[in-house]
Amino acid sequence: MPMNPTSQNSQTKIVNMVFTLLLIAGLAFLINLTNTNSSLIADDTSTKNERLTTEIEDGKQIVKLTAKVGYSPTKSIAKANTPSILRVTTMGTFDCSTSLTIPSLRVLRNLPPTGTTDIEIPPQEAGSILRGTCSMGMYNFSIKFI
Ligand SMILES: [Cu+2]
Repeated sequence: MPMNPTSQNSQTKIVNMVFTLLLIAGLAFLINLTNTNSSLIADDTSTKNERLTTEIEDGKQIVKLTAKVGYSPTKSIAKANTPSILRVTTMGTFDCSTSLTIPSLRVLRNLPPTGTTDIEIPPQEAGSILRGTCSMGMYNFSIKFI
């Protein structure tokens, strides 16, 4: 009788739920341990819980961003005081995220529906956050420099 669970059935459900929660808590604990350990050996510019999400290519830092119904990732972490390129990929993007602005850099780019667009970003101070939006201000992304 699937529509009418017995009390034994719901007891089993609760036990299962508790086990699942314990398992999740245990996993979270392990993941946390791993993160703490690796951040000890990470380079000294990374601050607590913040790791670079960028790649280095030909001596330049590449911040990758995808534009399609918004920007992804919405938050990037980049190295400060480094010449950088914001590399924006579109793939069948026909919404207003193709109209990308970074007001503080006076950047306004119309991205192709499909393709890759490189936008130069001059070295930024540590602690500064660069914010970008679509031209209407609907979709946002940020790049934090550490
Ligand atoms: Cu928009």
